[in-house]
Amino acid sequence: MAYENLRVDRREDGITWIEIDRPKALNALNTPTLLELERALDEAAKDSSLRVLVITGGGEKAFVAGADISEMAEMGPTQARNFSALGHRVFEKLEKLPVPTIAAVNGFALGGGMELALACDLVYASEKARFGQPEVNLAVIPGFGGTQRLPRKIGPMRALELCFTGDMIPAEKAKEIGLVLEVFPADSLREGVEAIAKKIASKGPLAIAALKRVIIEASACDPRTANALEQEAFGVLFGSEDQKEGMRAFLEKRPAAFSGR
Ligand code: DAK
Repeated sequence: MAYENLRVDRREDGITWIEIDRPKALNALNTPTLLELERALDEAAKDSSLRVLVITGGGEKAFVAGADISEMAEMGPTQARNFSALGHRVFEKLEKLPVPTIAAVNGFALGGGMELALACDLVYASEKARFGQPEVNLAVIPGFGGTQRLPRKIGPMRALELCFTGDMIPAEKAKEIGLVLEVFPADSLREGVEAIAKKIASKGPLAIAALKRVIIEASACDPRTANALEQEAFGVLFGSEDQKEGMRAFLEKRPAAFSGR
């Protein structure tokens, strides 16, 4: 079924680009858009040829300018709670996808838009990007996981400052505080992200999936359990064809050809 508010470009090289595309509302996330994103992520989770998923914003101005304020304006507590739960469900699917996810932040990433970027594994930005959690201006708080993911990424004090003030920060500042890995000139963001995605896609997919699982799951475990997770994942990889291929290719001084098995 086609999408109304997304463009999904699933490519032969294993890299899929999802563009949130509601330019009339600066790509704000309303319920239909969140449901479409969920459907696209469910498809991605079933796609055995997928190696990297990139999320970006359609149009020139915005990545995602937040949850949709016109939809939220008339919500009561129960609807708001359900809306928040929907956002959490979708962003958790994104976080749990067994392939690396990249936010290519091309413009405003505000409120729910910044939370969407925070749910991706890697965040790259164009020099035009602006980040912020401006919910306090509307007398609410982040509702799609921002109060939890933001302090984990940049520390509680900086997270509190951004959320208390609602200030928008430019891409370079976002890089300085660890919210963004790299800032690209606006016209080379796609190219820059593409090169990183291709590099990751060329590695052993089982090792990449194990890395993501171990690093993210371990951050929620005590050190002993976390170390056990790493040992288990390390051992399991030695039962794969790719591990044999990777090590043989090194010894035979040739490039490895990984199959994901
Ligand atoms: N929602 C709906 N429409 C939006 C929007 C948004 N978040 N952001 C922009 N738009 C719409 C504008 O209303 C305008 O529509 P028209 O007037 O043309 O019909 C169009 O996009 C273009 O926007 P502007 O004319 O305002 O464009 P400017 O360049 O002048 O300004 C801006 C760009 C990004 C600075 C400005 O649009 C802006 O401040 N937007 C709002 C940003 C914002 O506050 N974002 C955070 C939203 S709150 C929760 C669940 C979730 C959340 C919280 C709680 N629970 C359920 C508990 C999350 C909250 C948020 O994300």
